[in-house]
This record gives sequence, C-alpha cells and structure tokens, in this order.
Amino acid sequence: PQTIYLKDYTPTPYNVAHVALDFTLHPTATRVQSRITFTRVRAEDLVLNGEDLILKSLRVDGAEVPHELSETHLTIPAAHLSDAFTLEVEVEISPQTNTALEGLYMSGGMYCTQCEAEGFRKITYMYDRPDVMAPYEVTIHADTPVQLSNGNPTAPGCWTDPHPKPTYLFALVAGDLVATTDHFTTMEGREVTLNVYVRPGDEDKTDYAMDALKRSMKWEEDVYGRPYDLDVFNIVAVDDFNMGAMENKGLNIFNSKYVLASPETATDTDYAMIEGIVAHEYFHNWTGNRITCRDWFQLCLKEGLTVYRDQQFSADMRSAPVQRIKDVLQLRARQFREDAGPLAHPVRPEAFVEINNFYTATVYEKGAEVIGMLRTLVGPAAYDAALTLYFDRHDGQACTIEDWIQVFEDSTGRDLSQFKRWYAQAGTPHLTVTDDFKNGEYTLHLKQKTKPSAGQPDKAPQVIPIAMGLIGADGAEVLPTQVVEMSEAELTLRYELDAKPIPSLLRGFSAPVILETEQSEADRLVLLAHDTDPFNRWEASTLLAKSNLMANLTAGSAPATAWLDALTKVITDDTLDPAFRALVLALPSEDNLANACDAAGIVPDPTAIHSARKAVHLAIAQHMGEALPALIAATATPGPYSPAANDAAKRSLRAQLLRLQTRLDGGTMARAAYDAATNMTDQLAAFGCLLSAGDTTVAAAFEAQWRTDRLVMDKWFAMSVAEADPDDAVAVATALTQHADFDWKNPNRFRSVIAGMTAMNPAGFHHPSGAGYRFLADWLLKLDALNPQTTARMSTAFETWRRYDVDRQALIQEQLARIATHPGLSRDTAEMVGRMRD
Ligand code: HT7
Ligand code: ZN
Repeated sequence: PQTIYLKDYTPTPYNVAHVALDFTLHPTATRVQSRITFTRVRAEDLVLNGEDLILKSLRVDGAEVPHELSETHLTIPAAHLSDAFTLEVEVEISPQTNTALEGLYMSGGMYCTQCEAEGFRKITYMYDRPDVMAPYEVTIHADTPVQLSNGNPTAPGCWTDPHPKPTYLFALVAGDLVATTDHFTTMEGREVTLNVYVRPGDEDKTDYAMDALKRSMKWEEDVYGRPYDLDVFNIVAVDDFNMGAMENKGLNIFNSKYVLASPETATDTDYAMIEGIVAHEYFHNWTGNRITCRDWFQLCLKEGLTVYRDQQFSADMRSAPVQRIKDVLQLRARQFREDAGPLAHPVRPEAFVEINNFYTATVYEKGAEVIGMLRTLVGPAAYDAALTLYFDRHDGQACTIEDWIQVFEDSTGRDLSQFKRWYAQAGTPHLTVTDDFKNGEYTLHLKQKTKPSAGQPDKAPQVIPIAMGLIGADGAEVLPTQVVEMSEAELTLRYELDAKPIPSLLRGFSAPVILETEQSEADRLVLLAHDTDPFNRWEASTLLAKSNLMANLTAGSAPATAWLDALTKVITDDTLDPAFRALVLALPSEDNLANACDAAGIVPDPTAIHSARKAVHLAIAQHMGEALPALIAATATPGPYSPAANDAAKRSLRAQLLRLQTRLDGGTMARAAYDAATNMTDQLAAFGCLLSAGDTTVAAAFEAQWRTDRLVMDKWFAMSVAEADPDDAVAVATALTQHADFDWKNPNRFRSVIAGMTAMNPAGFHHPSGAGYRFLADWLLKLDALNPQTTARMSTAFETWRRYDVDRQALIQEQLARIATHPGLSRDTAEMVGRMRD
C-alpha cells in the first residue's frame, strides 16, 4: 500500500467552482448524477477519486470524451479540457451492501452518509480532499418521508449550501424520521430552525441534545463571538456509526448513543457525553468547516482546537476542576498510552497509509493540550485576540498549522518556532524535578527528556509552561500560582524562604508531560489536604493511591493508615464537591497500574494487579466501614431526576460508596439500591455492584427489563463482560457473542462485548492462557472483511504488548502475525498491525 507524505503536498491543477448532485435513492442501485464546474490552474490531466462506483455516463461540456478508469481513479486527459468546463457524470452505487459505513450506506432502513475522511469517493468521482472547496446544490429523489442534505432547504428534497465546503463535509440522510424542532436567534438576528431527527419512537429522548445544542450556540457567541450561518441546523441520530458523530455542514450526523437520552435509559455519563459531543460537532462549524484543513496531516488544526473548545464549554457548564481532572484521566489513559507504544506519532503526523488510522488520542487530545499550553503561554486576552485574527484572516480557507501559529506570532509578537515542536515530536516529555533547601534558599531543578520513538531517535527540548505554587509544611500557601516557562533541557528556580516548602507543580496539569519527583508520602498528604489547586489535590491523592497499590502488588503491604485516614477525611468533607470526592475515591485503573509497573521496571502481571486493586479496595471499605451507610444516605438526590452537575456529582459519589459497601455486605445494600432505582445512573451502578458480588439473578432481570432498548442493552453486554471473573471472561464474552441480540455488524454492539473485555476486563483479556488474545483476533478478522475502520481502531488493544512477560508477548505476537498474514486483510488493519509489530 502507498504511503502518503506531508512533504509531497501539491495543490490540484483544477479548482472546483460549483457542485450539483442529483440522487435517486435505491438500496442496491442508487443513481448519482453530478454536475461539477471546474476552472483550470495548470494544464494537466484531471485525476479524480472514485471507488466502488459503476460509471454509467460521462460528459465534458455536453460531449463524450476519452477517459481512463482504475479501481481508485478517473482520469481525463488535459487535451480534452479547457479553462473552464462542466463535468457531468452518472454513477450507480449500492448503499445496502456498504458495510464499511463510509460513503452512502443504510442503517436501520435509513440512508445516511459518512464522508470524512475519504468517503465521498464512494459516492461519485471528485477531488476527495479537504483543500478543494465549493458550494453545493443537492436534489434527492426518494420514497422516504424525510430527505436531508447540507445547507438550506429550497423545496422538498432540494438543498442549497452557499458556504464553500470540502467533500468530507457533504451529507445526505433519507428515511422514516421524526423531528423535535426548536429555534435559536443568533447574535446577528438570524432565525435558525433547529431539528433533532430520530427514528419514530425515540422522539421522547431528544430534549437534552436539543438543550445542549442551544447552549452551545449561545456559548460560542458569548465566548468566541461566532454566530451560526445558515437558516437550519439539523442533527440526525443513526444506529450504525463508526465514531461518535460528524460535523457535516448544517447536517450533523450522530451515533444515536450520543443523542438519545431519558433518565430511565441514559446515565449521567451519557448525558455529559451528549452535551460535550453536541457542542464539539457544533463548534466545528467555525473550527473545521468555515476554516478547514489544507490536507489530512493538518487534522489537529480542526480537531485539537475543537476538542479544546468543547472542554472549555463543558468546564463552563459543569465544575471546571472536575472537568479538568476527567480530561486528564482520559488523556493519560488513551494518549499517554499511545505515546508510550509503537503507535506513537506526532500531533501532526508526517506520513500515513490510511488516514482513518490517525483519528487518534494524540491528534485530538494532545492536540487540545497544545492549544491549552498556547493559551497559558500568551494569556487569555492574547488568546482571544489571536482567535479573532484567525477567524478574520482565514475564514473560507483550507489552512495549515503554520497558518495557525503565524496568527499567534502576528498577534502577540512572540517567536513560536520552538513551540511548534509540540506538533512535530512524538512522545510524552518526562519532567524530572529535584529540590534542595540551604541557607534560606529553596532550589528547584528541572530536567526535560523525551524518549526516542519510531523515526525520531533524538528529541529537542520543548517549551513547557509550568504552573506552580509552593505550600508550607503546615499547609499554608507560600507562593501562589505562577507560570514558569521552561524552554531548555534544564532549568533551576530559586526562592528565598524561611523553611523548605512543598512544591505544587503543573497545577491544572499545565502541560502534557510525565512529572517525576522524589516527593514523600508525607508531602503528598499535605498537598491532598491543603493544596489550593484542586487538580493537584486530586493528583496527590492519585499518587498516594498508586504508591499504596504498588506496595501491595510488590510486597503484599497493607495500605498505609495515614493514607486511609486522609482519604476518609476528604470523602467525609461535605464542603467539597461530591464529584471531586468521587474522583479522589476512584482507584487508578488496572491499565494505569500496568503502566506504572512498566515505568518502574517491573513486568506487569495483570492477574496480580487485579488482585492487588481488589485488596486495596477492600481495605478502604473496611477502613470507612461503619461510616459508609450514612455517607451513602447523604448522597440521595430527592425529587425528579436532573442531569445537571450537582445531582450527577452526588450520584457519582454514591456509586463509588456503594461499590465499597458491596465489598462489606456482599450486595445487600446494592440490591436495595437496584430495586429502588428510578434512573439508569443508579440502576447501572447497582447492577455493576451486584454482578461483582456474584449475584446470579440480576443479569437476567436487567435483560428482561431492557431487551427492546438498543442502547441500554449495549450497557448490559459491556457490563456482563467487564464484571466477569477474569478466569471466566472469555467464556462469558464468547457466550454473549452467541446471544440472539449480538449484532456484530453494529459497531456499538461489537464494541460493547469486545472492548468490555479488552478495556474493561484487562485481567481477563491478558489471561495467561492467551484465550483473550485469540478471542480478540478472531473477532477482528471477522469484522475486518466488513468494517475495516472499526477493526483497525479496536486492534489497538494490542498496542501495549511490549510491557508484558515473554509468554504473553509471544502469545500476542502470534495473534498479530495471524492477523497480518490473513488473506485479504484491509489496508486499515494491515497498517495498524504492521506498526504494532515493527
Ligand atoms: N470529524 C469527525 C471525525 C470522523 C468520523 C466520524 C464518524 C465516522 C467516521 C469518521 N471519521 C472521522 C468527528 C469529529 O471529530 O467531530
Ligand atoms: Zn471533531
């Protein structure tokens, strides 16, 4: 397969002035007529993308012309083209047999599209690349009640999108859909009709998505000064979808999981995800759609910035410190993991085989961290000014990271050439800090180093903004937060002080680095109790939890009483946000501990990690013992369910406490909570507790109650595997794959069972028998033939294989080799497996 390089970027020899598309929809024989107006830039052949298309007719300015077809391209020789011409093409495609869910496909009897990154080429012949932008006119002929496309409607089935857009933002939906409708008046006075389209029967689950949309529209006006620009904004929920959602201009298409919510069927986490993803897709209208990417190497230009903006939005809608802690938990779980393994790549990659493989945590989440650092470095006012310049200067353009950085350089006068290394160097920098106190001088010595990664043996120092403060041994703040910029490999900071303080470094996690200090447990206990920065209070608690878990794992030690006391103090402190307390109570994940072992030079044993985590959890439960029932009672949320942060916070603490209580009473209180639950958050929390306690009836009861609800059943499938005893996990997962409702072609259902094992039951997945690895490989090979994108994404469960013992390594290698040599393996999966094996 061909590798595409950033350095090879060349503009097209023709521009596209206008695109008109006429669809006659049919499940297996859809006709697409296109009328595309081109203007010449260079006299070269016209080479357009096109895959899985049956060409029916082709004319240039009304005349037949010679042309060549390959599996992937249509070529018309330059000799038959003039300065300006219209290409008319008719093709036939088969949405029903399109199982890859890219291009035009069918989901539950409905037609829908997914064109990012390169799906438009499965609809008709076109320059399928983001730097070719044009206005679109679309006509849809279909016997469906609803037909939608981008832009504004002009007649039934007819749509005009005046804003030039690349192919990846094209969308079409047709089917039996019902809309919830509302309105928003923009800051410019534009009356916008808002619709959330769902399948009949789901219309009572759209309120929250609509509410989140209106709040997003208002927030973006208030905070970024950017209004919406069409008369209609449509959201459609689709059951079969490879990712979370898609920001098509004026017609966002969503995985139904991120639209549909009712108190009975969706958890607080689901509500928060819906809010964040609705906002994310809406914010793309400015950061992605109006200003798009010149090429796919610049993906972080739109994704990093849009993730950063949706995180800002969620922080404003909920608790900012809690949001930050959750974002960092995600970053460490997904992006640090990626950066530490064979799939590490820069935020702006320089080469790819299949671009779908680069919709990664590094591009999205590290990309967002890079924006956050930029804002910290220049300050909030300069950030706002730079963003205004970015929107003014680049509206309607396809841009690069260089354009983005230039805007900051021009608006602040700063030289950001070194900062650009954050986009170019893969790997997480390690920041090692030592300190000393002598003769009234406190010295902090900082060193940064990034490990080599594929193709990058030597890394240069990066600009690291370090937000820091100093705390006295009595807990009083000696130095309030200040931002120190580190740009060299080493930095020494000096402070005149009366006594040695405790440093509180990287407040708010001001840079995506791994901080290595020699901080004592005693100092961590002071920070946990007194740090003025909530992020670092939580960080202290997580480091204490980790060291206690590691001590149990390596030496069988019982958790330190001082830590258990401190934990109890935080948990019982009702002046603290319950959501914060819940985060403090949550133990580091098993994967996180495996990584901690690896970092400490210990080969992780997933079985032992699972046991150590259980032992420490039990010790916490025993320590809090009698206090638990009262604490649980104090988290009650009387009155009707509200997804708002306050109530959700209490439920999240309640769930953690109930887990602890279950370790003591074997599930008595969880059973009562399950029976009394009136919302899915409480029901699912109690369900998990009961499964973990070995309850033999609750799974069937839950299933019987929710059999007809697709999204709730996804939770049932996932939870059933996640809570299985590691020795039984493969058998449980295998049995679930034989369940009548295991529709493996549906990505949500597939992920429920497969990731329920790989991500949520690591001790089961890494079972010494190798059965977990075989199970994953079997299912990846089965899915690959139908849906390469989701298969490739899920193959990353193997990315940490080098951490493990030689026996496990050999077992994983065997499965990776089996996948790699499978006849007909997709380009997507071949690239991922190849990179993991290198
Ligand atoms: N920009 C979108 C990314 C995307 C995608 C979405 C659905 C299916 C396949 C996809 N490939 C790429 C989603 C986003 O980041 O907002
Ligand atoms: Zn996005």
